[in-house]
Amino acid sequence: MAISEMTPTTSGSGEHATIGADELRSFARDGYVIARHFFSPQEVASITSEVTRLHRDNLDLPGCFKRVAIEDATDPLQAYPRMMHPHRQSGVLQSFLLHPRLGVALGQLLGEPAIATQSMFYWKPAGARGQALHQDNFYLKVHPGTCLAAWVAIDPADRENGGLNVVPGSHDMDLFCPEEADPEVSFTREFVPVPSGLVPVAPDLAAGDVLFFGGNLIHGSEPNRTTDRFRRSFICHYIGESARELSRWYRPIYRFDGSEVTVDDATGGGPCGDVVVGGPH
Ligand SMILES: O=C(O)CCC(=O)C(=O)O
Repeated sequence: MAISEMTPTTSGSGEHATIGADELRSFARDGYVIARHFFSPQEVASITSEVTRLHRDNLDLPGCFKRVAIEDATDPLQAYPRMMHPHRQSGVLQSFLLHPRLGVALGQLLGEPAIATQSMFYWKPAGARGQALHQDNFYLKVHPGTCLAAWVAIDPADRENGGLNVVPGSHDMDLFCPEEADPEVSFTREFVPVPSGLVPVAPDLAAGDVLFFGGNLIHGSEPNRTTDRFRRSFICHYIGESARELSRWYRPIYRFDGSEVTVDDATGGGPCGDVVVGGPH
């Protein structure tokens, strides 16, 4: 998708365009912050309509997703797999990855201009497994600094449908070498236990809310235990412009004006030693 094909969106909730002083303080303290009503219902509908089109067309989109027919699926995630980098398939989604309002908020949280490295779309239908607790910078391998996620709720997210769990305080810790996740409840393999003394929280989110969190924050989700509700989310990852290294899986990466940036490939094995673990996230 050429940047020139992007569809800019300018509408939205003006009074929520930036992160306030209280939110900046709670981000520093807890490692995450929720911006309520960040995207308007119309903007959420634009994202939904694009991913629904990609899902319906089911073209062979290498590196994005490939689904099986609902009637043939033995696991709900086979019919609704997560989409990787859907912004590479849709100008509308690219315009949300690089949404000017996100650029402002991310700049405030990072303390410098943000660069977009990744988008994902999680459908998480009723009965789907979750994603075990983990830290994003284990995968992105940003150095110096860390990555920053903008987790956009497309549906209301809560404990029942497998909303996001976060572990405040873990953002100040190093990366952990993960253990093996339970495949009954997680579709990913790595699992980072809650460090002693810390307590996970599970904030309820409304559609259009954005949960911002840093790359060392331990987070994940439980299965969707409802029988009739999706828990869809559009998840974007960013780095600050002073970052010098990033895992090669995330190229190409963009400034908010749409220009491409190059950073060096990450080196070193990370918290598990010399063994190179952690592919794309
Ligand atoms: O939305 C989820 O269930 C997990 C998402 C996540 O862990 C992530 O974006 O890193």
